[in-house]
Amino acid sequence: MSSILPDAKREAIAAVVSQTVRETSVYDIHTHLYDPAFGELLLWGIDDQLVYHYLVAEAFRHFDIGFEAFWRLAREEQAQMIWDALFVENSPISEACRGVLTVLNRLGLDANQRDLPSIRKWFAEQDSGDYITRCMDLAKVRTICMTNSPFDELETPKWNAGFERDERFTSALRIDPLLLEWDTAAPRLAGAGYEVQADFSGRTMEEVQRFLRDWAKRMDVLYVMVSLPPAFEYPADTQCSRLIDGAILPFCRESGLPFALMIGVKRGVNAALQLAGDGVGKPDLASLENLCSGHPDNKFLCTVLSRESQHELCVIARKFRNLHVFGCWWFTNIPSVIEEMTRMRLDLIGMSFTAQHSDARVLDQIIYKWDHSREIIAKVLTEKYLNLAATGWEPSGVEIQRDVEGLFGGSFQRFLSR
Ligand code: HDL
Ligand code: ZN
Repeated sequence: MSSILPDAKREAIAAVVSQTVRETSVYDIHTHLYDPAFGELLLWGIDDQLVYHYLVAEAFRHFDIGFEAFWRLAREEQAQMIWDALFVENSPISEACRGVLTVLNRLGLDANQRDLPSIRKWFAEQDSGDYITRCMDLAKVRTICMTNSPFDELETPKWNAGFERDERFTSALRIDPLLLEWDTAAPRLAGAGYEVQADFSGRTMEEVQRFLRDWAKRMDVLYVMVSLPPAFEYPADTQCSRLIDGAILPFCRESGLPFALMIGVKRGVNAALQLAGDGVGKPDLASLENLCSGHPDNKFLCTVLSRESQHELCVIARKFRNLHVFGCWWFTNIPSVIEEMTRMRLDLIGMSFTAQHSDARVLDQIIYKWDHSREIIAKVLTEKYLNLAATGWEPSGVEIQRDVEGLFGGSFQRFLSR
């Protein structure tokens, strides 16, 4: 019979958890943000927040304008349309809308004036360098991991020229075109001097590994990452599976880098929405099991996009210590699902996962994405620690701090160094 905790003890535990979660800095292990050296690629400010593809998708449910006509508008005009539709003509109740308001509130702006031009004027007065520090301080984000693609012609010139890194920004090697569009990627590698053949003949796999090695060194990456469709199968008689076996996994073993899989995205279900047009599907996670069991000397990071797959992902993580589960990705990054996923993960895999990543595309978003997640994580952790205390096992403040640091990046960093 577990003891009934006195109210004073319940309140004390809740207060320690809330303060610890609120004040512990995080390692944001997957974002689409950029080192300030990339200049305009690092998006920030009210208009970039409003034209974020999450809001574009939601706003189009109220628009009569054609897709192409919308995309031809200037960014400020797009932002004004989204503001009018989602904030003025309808209450900004969705997670992405509330996020914009959380950011404005935390910056000390009064969104209640509903005065977009004056908000825009405030942002125009900000210095970008100071603003990066301000956002990271407000969000308590200590390090931001970027998503860097050797196939992105907007960022590769900077990498090829070399630049002094901002130590707050680390890197991940994103290889979607290599695995999912081999027929177009192969000629690009060949054009860059790698002796690859579309039919995988000759020294193709060795040369793909050299390509990975060169970019991993140039970017100083923490892991290699790919997003995969629901139909992803491994092993399979596909170019993707052959490249994973012949090049990705050998390179990751040699370098000690984890292979990060983000599974379940259906690209372009409504292509006219551009970035906002991707959807979700439930994958067969037997492929993940096969990867983890078939390659015990490789490390895997994984997050999946469908809510229905989260329980299965936790069970697979229970079976394979070379798998590290992370974040509430994209369509699961909403309060109801974050709460469900965090509770499920704590129940099934204890503290051995990374609770969240922001996936931020616009710098300001780290403020809301982490504020909103911290609130939910604190709620669930409090419930779990109270359950512990009811058995007579009372978690100390030091133990709670240790646990939260683990969930906020410490466990990820230990997994990298294993
Ligand atoms: O593939 C990914 O990394 C996804 O996160 C996409 O970038 C997606 O557009 C996104 O930003 N989700 O939050
Ligand atoms: Zn992402």
